[in-house]
Amino acid sequence: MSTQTISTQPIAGQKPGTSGLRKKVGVFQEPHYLENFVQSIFDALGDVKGKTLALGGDGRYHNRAAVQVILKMAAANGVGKVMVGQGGILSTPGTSCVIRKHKLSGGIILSASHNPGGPDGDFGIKYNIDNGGPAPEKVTDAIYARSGTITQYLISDAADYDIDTIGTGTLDGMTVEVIDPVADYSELMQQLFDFAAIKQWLASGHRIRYDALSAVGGPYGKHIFEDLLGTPEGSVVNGEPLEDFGGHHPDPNPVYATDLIAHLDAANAPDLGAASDGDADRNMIVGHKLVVTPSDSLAIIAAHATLAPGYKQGISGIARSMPTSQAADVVARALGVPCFETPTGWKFFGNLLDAGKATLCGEESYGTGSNHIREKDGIWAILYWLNILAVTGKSVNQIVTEHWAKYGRHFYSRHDYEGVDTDAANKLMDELRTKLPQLVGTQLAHRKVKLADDFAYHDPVDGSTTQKQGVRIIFEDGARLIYRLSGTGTEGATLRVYLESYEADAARHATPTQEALADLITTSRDLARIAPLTGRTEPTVVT
Ligand code: VG1
Ligand code: CO
Repeated sequence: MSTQTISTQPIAGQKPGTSGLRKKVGVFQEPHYLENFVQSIFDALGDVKGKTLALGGDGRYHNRAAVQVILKMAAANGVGKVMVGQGGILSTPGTSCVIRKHKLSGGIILSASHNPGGPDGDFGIKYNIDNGGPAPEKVTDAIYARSGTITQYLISDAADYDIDTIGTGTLDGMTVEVIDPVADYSELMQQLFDFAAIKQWLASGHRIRYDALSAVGGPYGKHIFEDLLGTPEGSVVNGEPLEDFGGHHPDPNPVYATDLIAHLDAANAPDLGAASDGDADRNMIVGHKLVVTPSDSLAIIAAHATLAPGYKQGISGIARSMPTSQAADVVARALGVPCFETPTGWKFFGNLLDAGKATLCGEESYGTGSNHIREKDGIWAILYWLNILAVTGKSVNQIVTEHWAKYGRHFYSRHDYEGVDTDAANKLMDELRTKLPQLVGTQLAHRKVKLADDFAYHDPVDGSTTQKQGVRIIFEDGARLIYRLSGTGTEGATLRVYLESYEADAARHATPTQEALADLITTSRDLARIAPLTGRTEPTVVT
């Protein structure tokens, strides 16, 4: 066994997006593609010698092959030890938990998250730092810069390592520990939530349906919901991680989790429906004929935070991504804690969590989490809801409608225009930006524009500034219209339009969302000239 030094040259476009580098599987299979990026990570980190890293992924196609390459490159680069999930499996929150619990230097996560998998699907890779969270921009920028100058990478010529058997061994001098991907994570969950109360609630006849969409959440859900909490077999569906997610689009939203929605709409439906995404960091909570919007879910968890043992001291603050609705802001005000507004992407929450400024975080894209780790966390959110239901004895629908009655309802929807021509999408955003200065004070969608800008974030912890994070038009009544381009797609551009309007009057809370937002929707299309510029008259996905 020896270290091979392989000559290579820079490959264009290895720039991490909202959450790591994501490309079609075929791109990752091109010679040197994965290797260049992994060596760029090691080079950007500087000294990895003797360090311990976590490694795992969401089990999608190419996961196992990539794990072997990374193990051999880690060994050749002098990494001391790698803790790898059995079978190459580790959810994103599971990896964050392992990094923190074992005080590792960082970890590599193989996932394209909510993007489809399989040979024709997407693959992804990202680096998490020693706090367990996604690498901040200064690190991802350094990795990208290195990918532009790389000339060689190091890889061991050792045979493939057996990643299916739990235990410790060595690969070309490096220690490899194959770990149970669920163990550390489920232990942490038991510290945070009232498992006894949830168990009792379930034993008294309440039922749940957790749809893992054939992605990595399955083993976590089976162990936690079935083995530890005693839900009857069959409460976890699509619980085996499959390389192509069984053809599912592993994105927990009403458009892609239709089977779950149908089960919750049916007579004799379970009390709670839930789903998570490819890497199990997203969650969707479903009641009866009601999908809880992620923005509401964050606000509701915050309002009930002290019901869970891990949060009984109260929360220090809430952080939400800018496009996420202001439902959480209202709760934060009522609790007398700050609410921070960050750019899209979990990496921006890390500093606030590390500094103790925020306890709970959330994104409108079905992402919710807390300071227990440094990633959003699907199973955690489902357990929080179960804890709330078990302690209050209320139903999902009751919790939501009572929340609206108390705090008012933030009607919210996201319209995605996927696979749009990149030049057209950029032109649309540029045009919008030039219009912004003239908008303030004008009437749009029967409202007066109060502020129109391109969101810039000033990190209160490290003082850094991140520009151009989304065009926002804020109205005097608190309604908002936001536009940004996705940073996780692999084909063309995806325009995301976020629509929000506040309604204090409970008599109007039952209005269907698209109806409540109708005038904002029309304005969103006209103002940005979506049809003339992109050829699209309707969004491809509405959540
Ligand atoms: C999307 C979501 C964002 C989320 C990101 C990663 O990013 O909007 O809120 O943090 O995906 O989620 P974008 O740039 O496509 O809008 V995951 O679960 O795919 O890692
Ligand atoms: Co995800």
